[in-house]
Amino acid sequence: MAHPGSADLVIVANRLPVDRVTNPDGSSGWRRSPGGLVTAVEPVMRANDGIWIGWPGGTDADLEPFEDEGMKLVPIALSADEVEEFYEGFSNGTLWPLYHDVVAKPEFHREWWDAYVRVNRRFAEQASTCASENATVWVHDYQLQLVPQMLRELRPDLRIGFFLHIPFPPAELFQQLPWRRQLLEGLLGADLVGFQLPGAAQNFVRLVRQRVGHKTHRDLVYLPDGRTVRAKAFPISIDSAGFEELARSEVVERRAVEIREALGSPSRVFLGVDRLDYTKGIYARLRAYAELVAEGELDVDHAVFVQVATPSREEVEQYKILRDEIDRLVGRINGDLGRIGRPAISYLHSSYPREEMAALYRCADVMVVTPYRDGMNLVAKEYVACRFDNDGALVLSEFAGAADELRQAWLVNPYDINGMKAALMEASRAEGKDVTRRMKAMRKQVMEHDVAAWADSFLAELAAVSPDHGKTVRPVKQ
Ligand code: GDG
Repeated sequence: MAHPGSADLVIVANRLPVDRVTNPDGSSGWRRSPGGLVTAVEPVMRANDGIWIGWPGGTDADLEPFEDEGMKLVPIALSADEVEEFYEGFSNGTLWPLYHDVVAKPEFHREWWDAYVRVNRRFAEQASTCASENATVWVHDYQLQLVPQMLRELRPDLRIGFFLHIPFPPAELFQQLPWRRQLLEGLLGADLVGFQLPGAAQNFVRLVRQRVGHKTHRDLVYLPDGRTVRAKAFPISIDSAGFEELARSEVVERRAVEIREALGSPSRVFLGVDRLDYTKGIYARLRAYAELVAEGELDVDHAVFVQVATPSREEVEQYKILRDEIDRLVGRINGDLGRIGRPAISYLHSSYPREEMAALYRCADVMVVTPYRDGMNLVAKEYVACRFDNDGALVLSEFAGAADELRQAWLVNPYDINGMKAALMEASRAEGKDVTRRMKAMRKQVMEHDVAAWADSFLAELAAVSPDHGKTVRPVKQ
């Protein structure tokens, strides 16, 4: 592979911020994928002329480093076996369910672990080639937890930060993992380990004390070689102003009106937007709604539930099962409760442009976000950012990280169907004054704490933890 050059800031994430696309003429190119991480990191990447290392998806070998809209991207190739064992296997069949309260049963396979180690090493080696002397390397998420240690061994001069986007489980669950010690040691290669919530940072420090035997004090871990590692919460956010601007645009405004009409101009639109994932609580939420319709509390002439379920991890068995279950449930609910031209649930298994998402948020009287466990949940924050009219009610699971900040939502326990039913009714019948008061408070939180502030605070803390080495990364905001 051609040498990608070196940079003072290197982002290492499972995915590159672009997807491979095939053009109509058969040639292939790249399209920017609209994830939250790109939005968060792009400005700081640009300010520092950074490099992003990641998997472009697929199994193409020999991809050269390239530039896309001024961003330097370095692809890491995965073989078909590695996609199966590292990505679908250890990342999404072992770690994902284990870190989400064992909502599904995690599978432990030694070959999957071996692939995880192998692929993590490939990322670490590439990062070590791309980082200039004393550079800052920011590693992201559960697929790459061994990279900090592997990279530290290759390049002790680097300043290394790690951020986990999903929850970090309590010791009682983490303990199940046959490779628990290796993962903790992998993370300890970083100077700063960031989590969504303070509870996750505490889980980590406690595990390090118990399982690895290092001395700890509050959020600090003291390593035998004299290094200290800090574990701290940095709740991620969104490009709040960007979402508001989009929501205010004429196209979105027009589209929101169109959507409402297409739904038959109901007086109440309920909305769910999730990747089709078993952690998101889609099944229980739709059941709660259907019971309200069956009991006559809601009426399909006046209320409709729109559920967008974006296709996700379609090769993983648990996800195939979930898709079938939701398909059957929606079919049954609409068969039992719908009328001609008036389904109880408008179900969309598809991915949409950002404008369509913003129009849906603007249209939704009640936004329903009920995961069993979620690191943060950006959908809840996007909804709030789009409601510049201070209208709209948010029903939010207590077990989403976002519940820590969005206290004025109607908070629910997603395992309690009756509780959810009550909250859906309260939210949809709430007085305008109450809805506005709650939305204003949530908007203050989301508009004041955006994703640029998140990235800057992580990088500032990282510089503070390891002041003796590492060049300082230029912040986006001052
Ligand atoms: C992980 C953690 C944490 C969804 N469908 C479409 C679409 N989306 C966008 C949403 C939102 C994002 O995808 C989903 O983010 P979430 O935070 O809700 O959930 P995860 O994908 O599970 O993300 C999570 C996050 O990382 C960040 O740290 O909050 O807890 O699990 O931005 O809008 N976007 C478009 N079309 C779609 O159809 N354009």
